[in-house]
Amino acid sequence: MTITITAFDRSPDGGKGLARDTRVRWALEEAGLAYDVRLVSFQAMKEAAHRALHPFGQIPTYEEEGLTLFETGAIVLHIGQRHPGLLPDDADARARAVTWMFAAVNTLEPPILELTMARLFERDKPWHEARLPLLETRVRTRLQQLSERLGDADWLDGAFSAGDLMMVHVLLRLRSTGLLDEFPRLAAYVARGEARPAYRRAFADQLAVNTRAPQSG
Ligand code: GTB
Repeated sequence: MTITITAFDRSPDGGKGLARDTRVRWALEEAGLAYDVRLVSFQAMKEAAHRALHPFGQIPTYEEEGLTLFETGAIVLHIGQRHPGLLPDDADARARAVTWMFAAVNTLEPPILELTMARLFERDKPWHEARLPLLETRVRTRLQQLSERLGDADWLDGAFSAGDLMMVHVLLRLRSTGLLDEFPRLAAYVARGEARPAYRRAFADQLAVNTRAPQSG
């Protein structure tokens, strides 16, 4: 089976692993699956050939033997459902792991994105300074709640699962804000995720793409 994903040919983060192909790479590494990567430019992402794979002209996409997927949550779920390593065998535990995947993309990621986008693109707006504390408070509220639920456990529900994979990658986006450090249990949780060999391989592979010599032509 050949698996091909797409990724930025140059990620705006220069290889910090924040672009969403990293979570798909990580899932594939956890499952022990080999994969190819097709690198796409911002321009190519908006062209018809890529939009046939991804209606919104984004990365990552996932192709496998005639099946094409987009949306990282759906891709990671697909990998987890077909291969061991990401979802528990027990049906109830599996449902809880999927619940954490949804919590990551539906409950944590939106306020985190809102904050990081404001910090990146709204600095020149007259209302920026007034809006920032509001956005930070929304993120802090979720981090506090997540930290309370995690408690002293290593992972959100027993053994590491795709729920942790998605959550850790969503939280990583906060590193540059310093907010994560206000919640030592979450900072340690993210560090545990980053220490996993599968994450390290995924991170190294995306870094290699983003630090390679400029391509000629
Ligand atoms: N909900 C979709 C999913 O989970 O798959 C979201 C996909 C998405 O946002 N893709 C982004 C994209 O293609 C790349 S990951 N953007 C281009 C576009 O929309 O035109 C988002 C991202 C980009 C850059 C950084 N960074 O540099 O730090 C971090 C995250």
